[in-house]
Amino acid sequence: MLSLFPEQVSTISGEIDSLFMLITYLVGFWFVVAEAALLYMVFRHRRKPGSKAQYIEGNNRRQLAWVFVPVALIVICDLWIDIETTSVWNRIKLERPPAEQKVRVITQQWSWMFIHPGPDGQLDTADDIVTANELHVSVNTPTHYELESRDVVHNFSVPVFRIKQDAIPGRVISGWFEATRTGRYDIQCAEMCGIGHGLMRASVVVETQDNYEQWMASAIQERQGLVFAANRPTTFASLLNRSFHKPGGNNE
Ligand SMILES: [Cu+2]
Repeated sequence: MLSLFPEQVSTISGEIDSLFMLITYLVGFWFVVAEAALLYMVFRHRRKPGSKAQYIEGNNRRQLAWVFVPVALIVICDLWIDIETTSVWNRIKLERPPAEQKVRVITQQWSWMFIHPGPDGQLDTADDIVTANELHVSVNTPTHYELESRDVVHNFSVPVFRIKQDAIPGRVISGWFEATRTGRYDIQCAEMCGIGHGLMRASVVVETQDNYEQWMASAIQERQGLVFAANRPTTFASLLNRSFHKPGGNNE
């Protein structure tokens, strides 16, 4: 079934959606009132045979009331939105929970690089795990990200988390999210960044702590295998041996 919103998969999704609905209802209400009044006036006072236009000077106080009463009502609605928005902004942008996990997100034309801390939980150490176009996080874990761009302005957008953050070249922008459900979800660049912008997609894999640790262990094992293969002296016999075996099979 077609739903109004994408799934809610982060702790802030509900608040963002409520804000969205509040603004939609308030603006929608005034849109309907203004259009209904306009259409009523147009039809009620349309040109009719036998009716002659009159010149009315009007009443100053009534004219002012027609201007100031709607303006006051709209300012009240505006303040209502401001108050709600500020409290959500403070909760999301200022009162961020302490990081239990960190990740660095690097954007470039037109792909994503994700740097996960290895078992030591720290970025910029030898055990970091680097992936392309696939971010791994564990569920129910406040995760802080550092967002960078290598070339132009991109945007780290994860619709199910209700996150949309510009990546600016030369700056490191931090933010956070906490995923609430396991699964694989879309990441999409949300800032026009060149001809490949539409292809700049990635996934976030939200998994249980156990599965996350398993993934980390297998990523480390895979890397060690690659390092081992790269360091192994290449002999004519080993090349010959490999060429007779199917890719992905056991080449020994
Ligand atoms: Cu883009």
